Amino acid sequence: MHTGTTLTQFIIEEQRHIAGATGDFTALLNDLVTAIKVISNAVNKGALVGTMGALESQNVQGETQKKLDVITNDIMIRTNEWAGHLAGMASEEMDEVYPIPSRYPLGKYLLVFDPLDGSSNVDINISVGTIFSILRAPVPNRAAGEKDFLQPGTRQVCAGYALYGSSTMLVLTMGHGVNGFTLDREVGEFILTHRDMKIPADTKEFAINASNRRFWEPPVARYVEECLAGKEGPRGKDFNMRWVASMVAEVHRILTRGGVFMYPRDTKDPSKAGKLRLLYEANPMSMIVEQAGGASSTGYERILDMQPESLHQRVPVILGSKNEVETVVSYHRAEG
Ligand code: AHM
Ligand code: MG
Repeated sequence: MHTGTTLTQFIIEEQRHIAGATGDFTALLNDLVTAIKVISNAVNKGALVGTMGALESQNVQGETQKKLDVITNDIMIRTNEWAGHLAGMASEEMDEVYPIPSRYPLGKYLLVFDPLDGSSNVDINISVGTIFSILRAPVPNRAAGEKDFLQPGTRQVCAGYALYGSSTMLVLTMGHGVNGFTLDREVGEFILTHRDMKIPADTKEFAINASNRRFWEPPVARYVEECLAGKEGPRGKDFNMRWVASMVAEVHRILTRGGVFMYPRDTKDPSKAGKLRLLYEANPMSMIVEQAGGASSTGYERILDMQPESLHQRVPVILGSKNEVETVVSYHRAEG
C-alpha cells in the first residue's frame, strides 16, 4: 500500500531546489513536527490525562493560563532546543526570549510560536492549534536577544500552523505556496492531502466577534453593516457569519472555502492596538494567507511590512479573500 507523500519527503524534495541548503532547516522542521505530534496527542487525550482546566498563573499578557498552555509550551521547547539549529525561541507563553541552554549548540534560525492558540476552547472540545514562524538569526550561532526577533513578516523563512480538529492537520509555507498535510495517526506521519491551497478572491462569509460591536471603528462597523444588509443592501448579496474564537480554525476555513476574518482595532482598551500578537499570530498567518492568494492588513497597512517594536506587540488583523479584504481596507482609507 502506498501512503502518499509524507511531510519529510516533501520538505527534503523542496530543499533540493535550494542551492547551498545544508539540511539544517529540514532537521529543524522535523523536530517541530515531532512537537506537533506530541501536542496533538496531549490535546486529543483530553480529560483522560488530567490536562484540562486553568492554572493559577497568568502569562505576560495577563491572561489566565490553561494547563495545556504550559504543557504545550514545554513540549515545543524540549523538542526544539537540543539539536543545534536555533539561536533562540520566543513564545506567547514566555515573557522573555528563551535562550538555548549552554549544553546545546547554537544554530542559525529563530523559532517563534503560540503553542496552543484558542486555548479557551480546550475545555469545550473545540478546535485549537499551534502557530509558528521561522526567521533567520541576524548573527548565526550567537545567542539571540529580543531585538533579533523584531523582523518584519516579509523576512519569515517558513510559517505554519497545526490544527487539532476532527483530524490533525499541518499547513505550511516556505514562500512557494501553501500545502496541507493530514496526520495519519496509525502510521504516525503527516501525509500531503491539500496541495497548493488557494483562497478564492471573493466570498460571502465573514468572521468577527460581534460582542465587541459597540467598540468598533467606523470602517469595520460600516463593512459589517453592509454584509448584514444582504441582498437588499449595497453589497447585493447575502452573507454568512462564523466565529469559532480559534484563529487557526478560522484561517483554515478561509483557506478551504474563502472568507474574511477580522480582529480589528477597537476602543475597548485604548492601550491595546488589537487582540492578536504580531510575531507569532498575525505574521505567520499573514504569510500563509498571502501565499494562498489572499490578503492581510491592519486596515491601514500590510501586516507583513510592519516593523515589530516588541516581542508581544498586538496588531489589528483583517485577512482572507483578497477582494473582500481590499473592500475593508478601502473603507479605512475613506475614513482616514
Ligand atoms: P489566545 O492566544 O489567548 O488563545 O487568543 C487568541 C484567540 C484567537 O485564536 C481567536 O481568534 C481570538 O483569541 C478570540 O478572541 P475572543 O475570545 O475575544 O473572541
Ligand atoms: Mg494565541
